[in-house]
Parts: sequence; C-alpha cells; structure tokens
Amino acid sequence: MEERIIILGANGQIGSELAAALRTKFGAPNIITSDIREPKSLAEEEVFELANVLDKDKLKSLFEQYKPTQVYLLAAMLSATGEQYPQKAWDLNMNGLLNVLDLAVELGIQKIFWPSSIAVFGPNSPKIDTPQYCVMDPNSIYGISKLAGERLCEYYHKRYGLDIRSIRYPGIISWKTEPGGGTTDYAVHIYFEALRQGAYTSFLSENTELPMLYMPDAVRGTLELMDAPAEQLTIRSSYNLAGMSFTPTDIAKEIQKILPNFEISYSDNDPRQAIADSWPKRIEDDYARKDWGWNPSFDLEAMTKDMIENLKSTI
Ligand code: VAH
Repeated sequence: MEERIIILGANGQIGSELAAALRTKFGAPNIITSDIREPKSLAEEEVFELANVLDKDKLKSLFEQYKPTQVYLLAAMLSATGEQYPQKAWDLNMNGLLNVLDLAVELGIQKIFWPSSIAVFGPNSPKIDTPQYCVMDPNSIYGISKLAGERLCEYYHKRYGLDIRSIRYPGIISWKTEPGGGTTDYAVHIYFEALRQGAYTSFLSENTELPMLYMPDAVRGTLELMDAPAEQLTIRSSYNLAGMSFTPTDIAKEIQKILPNFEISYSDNDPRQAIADSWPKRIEDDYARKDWGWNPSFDLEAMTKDMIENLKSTI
C-alpha cells in the first residue's frame, strides 16, 4: 500500500526537515504538511493544510480526507517558552498528543511518530551515561509534558495496539530553520552569529555540557526507527538517542579552527541556565543501537564544518 504521511507542526525546525526527507523518500504528493500558519514557501507539487492540533474536529476531517498511513506529530511548545506560558505548553503538548492518539485509534492509522526529549530527565537523573530507565524528575513544564506523553504512548500501544514510535531527542542543531523557544538553541544561534557578527554571547555558561544531535542524524535516525520492523522494538515510551555532547566552550573552539577571529562571551542570570542544569550531560542509547541499529554520523568537528559551509552560502 502506498504510504501517505501527514506531518503536524511541519513548519518547525524538525518538521520542515523531516518533510523534505519524506518527500524525497515517498514523493511530494504523498506528504501532507500542516501547521497553524502558512509556510514561508511551498513548491508546486507540495501539499499544505492549515490545522491546529488542538482542534480535534479539524484533525479528524484532515485524516478522513487524506487517509494517512502515518502521522508525525511535531507541534509542541519547547522548554524555554513553556516556562513563560506553562498552561499553554501543557495544553498544546498534552491535548495535541491525546487528539492524535485517539483519532489514530478511531481511524486505524498504521503508524505514529511523536518526539520526546532528554528534557524528561531531571535533577536526580544520572548526569553521565543517562540510561533508558532511571529516576526521571523533570522540573520544566516541557519535560513534565514529555514524560507524561511517553506514558500515554506506551499506554496506547499496550491498550489499543497503536504503533506509535518515539525518540528522546537531544538538542538538535540545523542551519535551514532557526529554532524557537528552546534551551539548546544557543548551539544553533552561535553559528549564525559567528558568520554575521564574528562574535556571540552565550546564554548558557561556558561549562554547560548538553547532549546534542546534528539534524541530518536526527532525520536519519527518525526514519530508521519508523522503518524498523515493529517486532524489533522493545521500547514504546521513547528511545534514548545520543549524537554528541559538548559545552559552549567546546563549540567556540571548533568554530575558531575555521573562523580564528570568532569571539564568545557569556551572559549570566538567564532563566534557561536552570533548565539546562537540570538535564543530563551525556546519554546512553544502547536500546536504540540494539533494537534498530542506531549509530550517529556527525561529531562536533564534522557538524561545525558542515554548518559553516552551508551558512556561508545562505546568510
Ligand atoms: C529545547 N530543543 O531546548 C529543545 C530540546 C533537549 C532540548 O528538547 O527545549
């Protein structure tokens, strides 16, 4: 049966790049992108529908119109913005997920992808080689909503047989779409500012080590998980996935190998520091490696070269 995929939240940092990869894989006419506002551009054969994931009736009519074989739900409010609007973050992140889960059961949608995050770990989770299973006491509304979402995913799989798959994304770095509202966004902005200004003031302190992943690895890992035979998957909450871990100092040194005059400075008292301090430094991803062969391709050096190479020709 031909795959037809709806991507909700398709205008965002991850959604826009997953959409491109899925169009290449399955053909543009089979990929229906959707978001709460029109995309900046849409090519001739690309399909877009306005929809708010909190409008269940609209989602139902979209699903009945296109009869998707897969739905990717990427609409969410990230960690930093979530702390400014906690009730809205909970509503969007939880009720958006519940709408998709219930409609998928009702309409028999074959496969669902939903992103979790390393934000599900908290101050008492192990900081180094954080395992798939451990104490998880997230203290950001974003992390709390993602942990609750993981529990729902596993429940809907066990109770209704829904084939929902999920990855605990680290901070994701990309050059095509600037992210919004995340704590790890510094690791994207630093490249843009290095080329625009030759300098960057990091809102996270110099030794703040966080798990990160380059977008090409994030997209490939997501598609590899979605392609894996269901019987191979032993995790139905959300898979730990690791790419690399680094600090603002590490990334600045890597940039200076290419742009020797680049200068980094650090602001303090940014509320995002407390969020970052509650997260792990390095993640262990044995289940993803064992169940579906995960293996990252990009390290900090390779990512920095690729980011600067691509940004040079776009900004
Ligand atoms: C955020 N980019 O900063 C997201 C991500 C692990 C961080 O979930 O909120």
